[in-house]
Amino acid sequence: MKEIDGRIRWRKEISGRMRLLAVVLRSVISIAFLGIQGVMAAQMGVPTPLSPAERQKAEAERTTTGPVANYPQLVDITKSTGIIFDHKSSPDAKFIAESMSGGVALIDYDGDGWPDIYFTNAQSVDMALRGVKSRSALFHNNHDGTFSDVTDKAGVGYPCWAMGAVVGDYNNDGRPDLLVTCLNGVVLYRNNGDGTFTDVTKASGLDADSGWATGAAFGEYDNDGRTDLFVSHYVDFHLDNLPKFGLGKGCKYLGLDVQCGPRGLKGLPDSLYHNNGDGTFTDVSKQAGVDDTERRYGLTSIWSHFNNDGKLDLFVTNDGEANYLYQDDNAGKFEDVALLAGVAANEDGVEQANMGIAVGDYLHSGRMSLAISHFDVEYTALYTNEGGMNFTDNSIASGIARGTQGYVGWGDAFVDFANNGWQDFFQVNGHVYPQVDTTHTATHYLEPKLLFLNQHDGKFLNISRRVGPALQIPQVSRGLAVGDLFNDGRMEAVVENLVGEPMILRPEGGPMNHWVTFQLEGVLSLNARVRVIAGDLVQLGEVTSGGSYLSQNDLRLHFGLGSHESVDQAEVLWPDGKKETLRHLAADRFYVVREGEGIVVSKLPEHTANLP
Ligand SMILES: [Ca+2]
Ligand SMILES: [Ca+2]
Ligand SMILES: [Ca+2]
Repeated sequence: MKEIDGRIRWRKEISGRMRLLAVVLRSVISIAFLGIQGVMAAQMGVPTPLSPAERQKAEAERTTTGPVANYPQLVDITKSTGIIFDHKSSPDAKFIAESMSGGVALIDYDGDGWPDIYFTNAQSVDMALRGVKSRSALFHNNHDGTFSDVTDKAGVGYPCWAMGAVVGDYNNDGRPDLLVTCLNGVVLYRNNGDGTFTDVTKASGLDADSGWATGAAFGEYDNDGRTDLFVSHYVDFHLDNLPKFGLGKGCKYLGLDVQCGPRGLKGLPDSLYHNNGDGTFTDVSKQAGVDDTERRYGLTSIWSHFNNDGKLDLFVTNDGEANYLYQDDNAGKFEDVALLAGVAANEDGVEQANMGIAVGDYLHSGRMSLAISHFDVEYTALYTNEGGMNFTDNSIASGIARGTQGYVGWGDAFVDFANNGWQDFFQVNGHVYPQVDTTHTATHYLEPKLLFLNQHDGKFLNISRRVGPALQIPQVSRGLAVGDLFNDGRMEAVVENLVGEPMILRPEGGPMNHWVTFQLEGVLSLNARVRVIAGDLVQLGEVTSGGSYLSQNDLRLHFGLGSHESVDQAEVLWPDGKKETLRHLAADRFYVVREGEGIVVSKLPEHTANLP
């Protein structure tokens, strides 16, 4: 074992050194490149050109038509849900604060077993200066394919100039609470269990958070049984000291005057809040080593078991700068191992835009891999988890790169729309600058959505144009949350757009594959994992808070089972280290698993009347 450890350490050192060398080399090349391409690349990372062969493949995928065998169509059902919501935006987006909002959270706030939906809303600078508020909204799932606006009763309509929302049960009473990130701090809503929430920001001490908060994530990192909270912060932005539109180096794009930032603006440090167990939190960012002394432009964060050592790790994307991967060193202190792990920058050492995060075991390796959405000249990064906190950049090899270059990606998810047991990759897009539409380039403000079919061998196929017309409707998308909205065993996608209405996508048609869904009720449930074995399919799922972009997925774990009519074995790994093994479970059911008690509820799917 010692020798193996030694070998791993040696390999890590070598690969670490090579990565460092690559980073240095690329930095030199990048600086030279920036000199030539200064105007074009002023905003984000430097494009890594795709080979002609890759570009040919991209074109072939783009021009292939006709439905995909054994795959559903994704249908826009927004209208039939009765959801009316309008995300406010400024048509010119002259300030960076006007381009970043739009998170969506799936939260079963009333505990009836049906996911409800919370959309955050933003102001424009003009609205804020005039004191005009914008209304975030909570929609109750009516169990019949429709939703009702319950915002006013719930009391969650006006938290702030809202960015995103995440879900966690901070007071461990079994009711999911809601944390909203804002242009000026965070708002914590305690779920009262009667359809209402109480704003406990001040009482919890979280009112000390006053910076531009973006991707938050609940997670219990120090094994005291209380759910803690990480909040990433973005840019130091103040309404009384607005950056001047188009003026300065960080305010140009393709020669156009655009909003300034993030480059050129001051970044903000990140925050880790330790849950004291009495309804209050203490800022422990510094002693935990996650305070981001470099003030990178933090966007999204997520806690996950990346190296399967039982201790939670934390991943944070930084816009245009190196990401953080914080590994728990066992004493509530973290070490940033992103560079060594190979996830700080792309395989050439280039730091990228780093927007949204998808986490999933797309390869059935028993390890959580990462996909990170990026800016237009870049492409989505796919970091395959090789174990031992080592990741391989498979962006190009997987086929994800060639299909995502040219788009500004935000919310992303590994999701099994076909229930075949293999997670596909879904990403929503939309440019930052409305001004791009004045140029005669292929770049537009409104962009389509992208779907990549998992080929089971580490590769993905771009099928965005082959699953119906809905994905092609161009929008300025930001947030994305996935979950089984209608409790029928199929995964929907809820997209929040920066401009105007959201879009809800539902898979229709396709194969009658089997599936299973677990709702986990542990001493704590966040970051609980389930390993599901059904014949030759061995899948791993993890309950996570945050991720995607400013959004929250369904907290239940859903697994497609293909043709398997039962699960041979489901192993539940609770956050406190306890294990539970369930055997011979019938497929096509919702199981509620309670820690120490096994299955306490087994439910058949529902049939909803009003779905198209
Ligand atoms: Ca509900
Ligand atoms: Ca609660
Ligand atoms: Ca804790």
